[in-house]
Amino acid sequence: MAERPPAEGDRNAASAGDNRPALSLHVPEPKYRPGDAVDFSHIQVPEAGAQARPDETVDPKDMLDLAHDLIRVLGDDNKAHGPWDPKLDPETLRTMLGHMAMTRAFDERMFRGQRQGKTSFYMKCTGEEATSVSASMALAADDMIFPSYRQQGILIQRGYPMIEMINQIYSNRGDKLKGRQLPIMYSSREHSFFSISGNLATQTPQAVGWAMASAIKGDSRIAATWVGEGSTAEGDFHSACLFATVYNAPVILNVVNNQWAISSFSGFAGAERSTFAARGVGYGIASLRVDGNDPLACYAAEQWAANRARANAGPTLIEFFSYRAEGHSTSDDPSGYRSAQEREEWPLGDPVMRLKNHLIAIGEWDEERQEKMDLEAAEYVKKVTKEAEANGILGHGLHHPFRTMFEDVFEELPWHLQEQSEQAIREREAKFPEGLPNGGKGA
Ligand SMILES: Cc1ncc(C[n+]2csc(CCOP(=O)(O)OP(=O)(O)O)c2C)c(N)n1
Ligand SMILES: [Mg+2]
Repeated sequence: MAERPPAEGDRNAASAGDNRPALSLHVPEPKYRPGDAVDFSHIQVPEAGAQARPDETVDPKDMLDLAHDLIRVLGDDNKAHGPWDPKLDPETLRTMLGHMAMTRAFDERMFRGQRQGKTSFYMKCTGEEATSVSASMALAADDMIFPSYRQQGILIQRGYPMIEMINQIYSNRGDKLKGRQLPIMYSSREHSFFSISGNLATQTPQAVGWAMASAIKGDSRIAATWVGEGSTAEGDFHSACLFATVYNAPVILNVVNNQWAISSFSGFAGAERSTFAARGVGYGIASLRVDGNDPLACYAAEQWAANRARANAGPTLIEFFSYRAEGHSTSDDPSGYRSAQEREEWPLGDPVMRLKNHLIAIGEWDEERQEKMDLEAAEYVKKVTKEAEANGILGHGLHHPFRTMFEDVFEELPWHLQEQSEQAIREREAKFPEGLPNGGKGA
């Protein structure tokens, strides 16, 4: 082969023989795999009540510590401590406990329903109830929520009828979304709960945009979004932060750091380098890192952020430090990739237990009442599940007329969809000339 003059790349390759060290990459690896003994002593858990609570209008530059600390209210003595104590009355605390217990009962029943073949899919939020229930209690009922898929606690807290949730999960005749969404991807305009999207992090720029629109219109409602720590690796999350800070949008960016993104541990989203709250610091956003299993701290942080947004003082990023106690979804088996001991060793405990123990410690609750409440929650979910089942369950025939799959997106069906719809209906009639196997609901 003929000699050719060295190209730029060749010259660099030639000089690689000198004594400079070879480069290498770091590939994150979770500390514990199945069967490993778990030691979480490296996780710093500061004393409850030790974190300063700045005024809501503080300059983000003057609260940098709070992006690395951990705001905690409930101490090991089950009492509330320090300036972040929201000082809620016992009745409100019992209501909070009730919503969390109901969320847990709902999760249990829906998970079982999936195993029984009544739906194709379900996702629990076990261990993360405070990050939705307690946080949303600190918002106004008409503040706009842009959720991820693990905030069923918000709908329960807002009083969304449970039957609507189950109808959606079963994609049955009562499903207002007509079976077009994956089970658990609820939507309720009346409850200011934006449609859940499976495309991770899309809700974050939408929340910021909605908040900007609210400010442009001179409205008083703020927006709050929830996103998983893994999803903060998406570009959308960063666009959201930039728009939020540039325009001082009245928005709260809640990052639920439950340590896992399906089988990817949080290190792949950057957890080995810094906290998720610290992401906000680079954007000049007020950032709080919060014990996500401490219901009082979750409430207090969300309330702080809401006050800040309402005062036109700008956005807040909150990292709720928590742990996904169960599988990612009914399609997941975490025993294949993480140690079962993690859940037991998790140093921040369980949010339901912590609030229960707090109420007992202040003389406002007891084990009998807790038992009764849990039983009533389970009975209620069972009753509503039966009612929803009367509308059908997933996979038992078509619950909505076939033609409806072409409706509702456009006010007037465009010609190409009109054609596709007619073709689809013709093909169905050709395939089932004797009528449909499910009794002809597909007209
Ligand atoms: C854009 C996009 N990428 C990947 C997926 C697949 N996916 C669904 S959930 C998930 C994990 C998300 O983890 P995290 O954000 O930490 O939320 P968590 O499930 O822990 O609540 C992934 C990768 C998706 N739905 N959308
Ligand atoms: Mg996660």
